[in-house]
Amino acid sequence: MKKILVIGSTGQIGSELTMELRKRYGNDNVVAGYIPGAEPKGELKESGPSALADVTRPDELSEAIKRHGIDSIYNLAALLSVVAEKKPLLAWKIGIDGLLNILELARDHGCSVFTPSSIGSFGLNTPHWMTPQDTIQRPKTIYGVSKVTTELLSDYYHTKYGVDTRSVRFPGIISNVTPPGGGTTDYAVDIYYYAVRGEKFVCPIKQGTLMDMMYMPDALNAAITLMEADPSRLVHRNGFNIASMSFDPEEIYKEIKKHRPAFEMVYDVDPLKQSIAESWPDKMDDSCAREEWGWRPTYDLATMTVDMLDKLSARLLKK
Ligand code: AKB
Repeated sequence: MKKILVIGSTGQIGSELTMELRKRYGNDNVVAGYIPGAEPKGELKESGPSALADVTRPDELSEAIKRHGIDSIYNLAALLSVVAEKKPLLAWKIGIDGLLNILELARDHGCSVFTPSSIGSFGLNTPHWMTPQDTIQRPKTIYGVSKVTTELLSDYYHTKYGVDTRSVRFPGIISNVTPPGGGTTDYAVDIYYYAVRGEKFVCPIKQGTLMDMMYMPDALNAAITLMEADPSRLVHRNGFNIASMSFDPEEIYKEIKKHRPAFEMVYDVDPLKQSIAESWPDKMDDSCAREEWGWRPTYDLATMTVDMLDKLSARLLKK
C-alpha cells in the first residue's frame, strides 16, 4: 500500500484531495502536511495522521518522510496568480525553492511527486483556442514563470535521476468546500456563493473572456488517475493539459439564472485579473491526457451548477 504525504493539505485542493486519497488508500496511509497557522481541523485532522511539512524547511520535510515511510508526495504548496503578482519573491521561494527541496528528498527516498502546473503556464503568444499540449510557453506573470519552471524542473529530475514526477495543468478549480484565495479564476467560485445568498455579484472579469474551468471531483480524479497510470504509456509527464469546460462570465451567469431567476450580476473589471485572464487559453486541447492515461471528465457547466447550488444551499442556508 502507498504511503502518501499531501503538502498543503489545508488549501483549496489539498483539503479535498487528502480526504479522497484517504477514501481510496486508507486513512492511516495519507498524511496531511501543513504549515504553522494552517493546521488541519475537523474531519481532516481526526480522520488520519498529520505532520509539519513546510516546503522551505527541508529538514522538517525529511523528518516527515522518514517518520511516516512516505513513497508518494502530492505537492500543493503555491501562491495563486493574483497574490503571487503582489509577492513575487515569496511565490518563487514556495513554488521553486520549495519544489527543489522536495525533488532532492524524493531522489534520496525514492518518492514519486505530483506538483500541479496550471493554465497560467501559458502566455499571450500561446495559441488560445485548443491550446496544444506542446506549444509556446512565455508567460509574463511570476505565477506563470514559476509554473513553467515547475514543469521543466520536474521533467529534469525524471530524465536525469529517474524520479517519478507527474503533473497536470489545472484549469480554474471550482469547489463547494474550501474557497480559493488570490486566483484569477476565483470569480467562478464566488459567483455561486452570491447566488445562494441572494446577493448581487460584481464580476471582476470582462464579458467574453473565456477560461478553462473544472469541477473539483474531476480535478481530484485527474491527479490520482495520473499518479496511478502505467508509466510505459506516458509520453509526456509534466504537465498534461486537462479540460472539461470553458466559459465566460455571461455563460456561468445565465446557467445560474436558470435555477435562481432573480440573481443579478454587474461588471467592475479588475485590470490585473483581466490582463492575466486574457493571457491564458480560451480552451485547451487535452487529447494527450486522454490517450496516454485515459483522462475523462464527468462534469460540464450545467451539471456542475446544479451540484454547486444544491451543496452550497444545504450548507449556507441551514446556518
Ligand atoms: C489561478 O487563478 O491563479 C488558479 C489557476 C488557474 O492556476 N486558479
